[in-house]
This record gives sequence, structure tokens and C-alpha cells, in this order.
Amino acid sequence: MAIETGKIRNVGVVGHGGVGKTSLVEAMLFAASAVTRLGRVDDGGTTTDFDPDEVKRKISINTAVAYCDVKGHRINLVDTPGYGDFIADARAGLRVVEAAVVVVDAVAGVQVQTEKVWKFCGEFELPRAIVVNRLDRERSDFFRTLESLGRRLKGRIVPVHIPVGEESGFRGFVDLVTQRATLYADGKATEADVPAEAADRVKEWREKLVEAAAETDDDLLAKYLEDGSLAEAEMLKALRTGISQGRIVPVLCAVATKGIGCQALLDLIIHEFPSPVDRGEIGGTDVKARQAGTRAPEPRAPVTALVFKTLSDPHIGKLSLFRVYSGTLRADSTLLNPGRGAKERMGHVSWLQGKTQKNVETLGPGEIGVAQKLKETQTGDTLSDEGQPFELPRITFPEPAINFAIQPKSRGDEDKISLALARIAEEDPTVHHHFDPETKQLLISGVGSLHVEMTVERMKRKYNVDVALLPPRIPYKETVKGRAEGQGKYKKQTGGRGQYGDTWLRVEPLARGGGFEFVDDIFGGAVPRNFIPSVEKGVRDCMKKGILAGYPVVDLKVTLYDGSYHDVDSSDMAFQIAASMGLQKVFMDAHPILLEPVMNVEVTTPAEVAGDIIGDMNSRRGRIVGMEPSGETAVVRASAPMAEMLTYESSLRSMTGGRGGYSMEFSHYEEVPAFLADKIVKDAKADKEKADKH
Ligand SMILES: Nc1nc2c(ncn2[C@@H]2O[C@H](COP(=O)(O)OP(=O)(O)OP(=O)(O)O)[C@@H](O)[C@H]2O)c(=O)[nH]1
Ligand SMILES: [Mg+2]
Repeated sequence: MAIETGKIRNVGVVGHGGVGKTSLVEAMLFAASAVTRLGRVDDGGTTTDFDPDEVKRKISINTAVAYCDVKGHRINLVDTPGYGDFIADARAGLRVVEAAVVVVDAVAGVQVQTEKVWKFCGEFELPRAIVVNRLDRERSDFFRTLESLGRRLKGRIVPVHIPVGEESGFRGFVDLVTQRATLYADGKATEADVPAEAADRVKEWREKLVEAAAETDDDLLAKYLEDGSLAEAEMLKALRTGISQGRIVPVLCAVATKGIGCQALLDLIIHEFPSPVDRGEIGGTDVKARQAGTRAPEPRAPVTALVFKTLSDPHIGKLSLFRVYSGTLRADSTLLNPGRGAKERMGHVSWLQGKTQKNVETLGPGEIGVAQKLKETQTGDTLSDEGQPFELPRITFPEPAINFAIQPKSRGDEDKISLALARIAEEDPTVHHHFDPETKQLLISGVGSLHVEMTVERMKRKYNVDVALLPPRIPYKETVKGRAEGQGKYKKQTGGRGQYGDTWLRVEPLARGGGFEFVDDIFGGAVPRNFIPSVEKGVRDCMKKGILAGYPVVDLKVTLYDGSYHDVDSSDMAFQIAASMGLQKVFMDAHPILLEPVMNVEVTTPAEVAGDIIGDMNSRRGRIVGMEPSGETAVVRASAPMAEMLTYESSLRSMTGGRGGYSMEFSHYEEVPAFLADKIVKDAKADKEKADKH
């Protein structure tokens, strides 16, 4: 029997790296008796950090799913990574839930990725609750954290808990609705009256909670303003509606590693968070009718499911994690992947408790499950009823920001590398790879350097291919600044049939982005018609190979204005060679220059080091385009040459103590300053000589 849809709560657990999301999920599972022992991240023993890379680094890399049953409800917890390089996974996880728990650290408050996941939640219109975790740590402060939440996150954020004790003396919290305390001692919770030490705070903050509840409804607000208070039942009702509609964001206290706050959070999830039924229909494309359509969360509707994560298990192979939106998905059924026009055989389908699968016969609307060995389906794809194909909006992933070249450590491994990378890209859509014909290198691109390094480790561990990471060759281009003209002549007359081609070429620059223009300006048949294309081909081939330093030539106009031919010896090849020789010479006379890619960069940094960020950007030949201070964080926008940004990640990390983040995308090409161009040309020549020797 599938789980009743109205009893399901799908919850994404999101936040900045290392704030305790995985620990909190574990503690909730333990509190709900879904696991028999409380696993710890530090021992590699949690339910949702099971990947060897996660165990080794003690961070979450992949979104993982676990479930527990509480008071007749099924809670699916989607534990997501918080580290910047893997944050796309958190966004994908948020696509398939009805609500989110945003975890923040009680020492650090709101951090870069907190703001990011908050935006994701807003994008998907998810109601959320905030958990202030690690309240047992030194220098933790609930109220300071609250203040940073209010300042940096949009929304009506109000505490429903007030802590009792602080730092190592943290003992529990007071529930502002019931005005009862839950105090912990020796791992046990007991209910108690509000301790005297917390009484003032409770009074103050309860007032604010009542106010927030009243504001959800005009009549209620009028009543509150008149009477100065609300009946408890009224307040609770308003609060529940406010939270489930996302108009109120409650803040709770927790110490995940001691299980403090978990029961309260579970209760909030089942009582205040919406079920898939509450979220209602979902929009998408009716593939047959070729128009927008909707699917309702009903068991008898046609099956529609979205794959939000792909994993590869060393024993089983490919695992596709999906969420059912409508209909009842059955084991051993066949579904259609309309996006790829492929039928998929669903063998076993299961619930997921971290890496452990529990096979089930059916999965109803709102359920999250996993299927094995789907052939064509990838992350972001919809699976639907064969007869009633339907596609949900795809999950999109960010474009990679950083490129590295990779080199096989043993010869002949190229095919294995491509295969391994293709498999990894299935699991992680933010990994891209391609062969760059310009630099003749296999490039691997990712979100950040940690991400790329981990991908390389994964290639070794899972697919047994060892590669070295090289900094990529920057894709420079060549062009000219001036005009020049001259002759290119190829003549060979030794024995048998000779070769003869003679061309006069003029080169001039085109505007940036102008590409290539070939002009045939021959009068009186100095070069016969049939050889004009040969000249153009010779020019194009030569441009592709590069002249100054072996980089492709762009933004160039080449005019063929004169030439001569020989009745017998002229040929297609002879004119190609002549043109190429001519271009090489004329190009060098026309003031050749190098162009380099310039990137748009956006840096988010703690405001107090924004000055350092700007200084550093200047030293990287960057140009500051704008700066927006917003409280504790500043956003610095700049444009800077790609060549200077290869090492940015680690510099930013050390300048900001790991609190900064950045994104980067290609903008345009610009001239390389002469003092740098000379060295690039010299290096390129040396590389070529080396390559020629081999
Ligand atoms: N003192 C204290 N430590 C905690 C608490 N919760 C988690 N930790 C520790 O904080 C570290 C990070 O915890 P995780 O649960 O891995 O944090 P996370 O948010 O899942 O991290 P990522 O998934 O990598 O973003 C671990 O060493 C935990 O033991 C807490 O309430 N108090
Ligand atoms: Mg984690």
C-alpha cells in the first residue's frame, strides 16, 4: 500500500556548509526510532553521509534521502550539501519537497550559502523553518543569530523557541506557544515550567509571536489591536496557517549532536508543514497535446515522477532518485521518459534510508523513491505514464566556472577517462568535459577547484583511472591592429609536373567579434575563378592554426587583390599553399596582437575584507564594476582576465577565512598587454618545439 498522500511531509534540509544538517537529520531519525543508534558525522556513521568521499572529508557531497514515521505521518528528509561547490544539489533537492528546514550555526549566523539556499526556497515558494543549531558551542548566541537572520533574509522571521542557558550551559528551550520548557539532562528531556532566568525573554518574544500571528489575518489583527491579546487557540491556528503558507518563518533551537530540539522540529513538520495535497497540482507539458497542462497529486491519475538525483552504487550500478507527483508508480512497470523518447523498465522500486533500500510494491503521489539501472534517464528527467506522456520543468544546473586540463598518467587511458567522466557527469550534472581542439587538451570543468579535485579522486576510486590536473591553456586568440599587404608565392619546378600559385593579399582588422571576411578583388583573371576558393581555404586553414603563437586568428578581413598563374603547374593545392604563405607574412607585418578571454566575476565577501578583495582584484588586472555593501556581506562585481583568475578560489578562501564565495562567467575578448604577450608567444613557441620533437 502506498502512503496516504495527505500524511506525507517532504522536507529539504538546507544551509551553509558544516552547520549540522546531516547531524540534525540523523537526530530526527533517531528521535523517531527510524534508526537504532545516533550516528555521528565525525565517525562517518550517519545515515545520509554514506559515500566514501563524504566519510573521508566529513562533509556532505550528495543529496541523500531518509525517512521516518511520526504519529501516523511519513516524513521524507532530503539532506543536502552546504558546501558552495555542491550547492546545485541542494537546489535540485528543494525542487521535490513541499517545505524546507534551513539550518544556521549559532556562532556564525547567516552565511553565504544560507543566503543562497534561502533564494532557492523563495524560487520554489517553499514554506520554511529555521533551526539555530550548535547552541552548545562557545561564543554561540541565539539572539545575535536572530538579529542576523532578520537583517539578511527576507521574510517574517519569528522565534517559537527561547533558549535556556547558553554555550556549554545550554540546557533546552521554552516553547513560546505553550509556554512550557523542555530541559535536557543526561540525554533525557523533561518538561518544566518556564525557568525564572528566561521569564523576561519569554514575555517579550511571546508578544512578538502573537503579533506575527495576528498580522496574518485582518480581522484577527483588528481584534488583537482592540483586546491587546489573542486566545491561544486562535493564535495557534493563525500561526499554523501562516507557517504552512510561508508567511511566517518560525525559528527553533537545537543541538543536533545531542538530539536537542528534534522532537519539537518533527512535531512542527507534521503539524505546520504542507503535505503534497496542500501544494496541489503541478504544472508541466502535456506531451501529446503539446501544450501546458497540470497533474494532480491523486493515486489514480497518470503516473508522473521527476528524477532529481542520480547515484552510482559500486554493487548495483546506477540509482535514480525520484519523486512521484501524480499516480501510483508500481514496481516492474514500464514508464516513458518523454524527454528522451525512451521506455524505462522499473524493476524494484524502494524507499531510501540513506544507502539502504527498502523494496516496495507501489509508490503513491508525494512519495520519494529510487529505481535501479534505468537506461537512458538522467537527473532532471520526467518519467511518465506511457499512454499519457507528461513532462515536468527540467531541473537546471549552473554552468561550470572553472576549467582544468587533465592528462592521463598512463598512456592509452584516454578512452577510459572519457568513459569515466561520462559516468560521473550522470551522477553530477555540474561536471562537464570536452576535448579542446584549439589547445589539444581534454578539459574538465566544474563549479570550483575542490569540486574538480574530488571528481579526479572519484575517477581513480571508482573507475580506476589516474590523471594529473594541469592548469588549462588559456584559449587566446590572435588578430591584427594594422593593415598590410604583400605576396605569397609557391613555385616548384623540379622534374615532372611543377607547382605554381601566386597571390597578393591585404589584411585589416575587423571589429571585436567580427570573425572572418574574405574579399575577392581580382580583375582580369589574374587568379582564375576556380582557384579563388583554394585561396580562401588556404587562408582559413592558416588562420585556424595560428600565426603569431599558434592560437586561432579572428576578427580579420583578407582581400585577394592580385596574383598570377601557370597554365600547367597551377593547382588547388598550389594556391592553398601560396595563400597560406602569403597570409603568414602579411599578418606579421600588420601589427599582430593576442586577445585573451575576460570574465565577469561576482564575489560575495564579509564586508570587513571587501577592501582586500578589491586590492587583490586590481593586482589581477581586474576592473571593479560595482560594489554593494549589504550589512555584513558585500558583493563586489568585477571583470578580470581568465588567466589571472585560475587561482582565485584558494586566494579568496584565505582572504575571507572561507566565508567568501564567487561566480564567474565568460564575458568577451580583449587585447593582451604587450608586456605579457611577449612571454605568451615565447612559451607557445617553446611548447611547439617540444611537441614537434615528440
Ligand atoms: N557542538 C556541536 N557540534 C555540532 C552540532 N551539530 C553538528 N555538529 C558538528 O558539526 C560538524 C558538521 O556537522 P554536519 O552534520 O556534517 O554538518 P552539515 O551541515 O551536514 O555539513 P555539510 O553537509 O557538509 O554542509 C560535525 O563535526 C558535527 O559533529 C551541535 O549541535 N553542536
Ligand atoms: Mg551534511
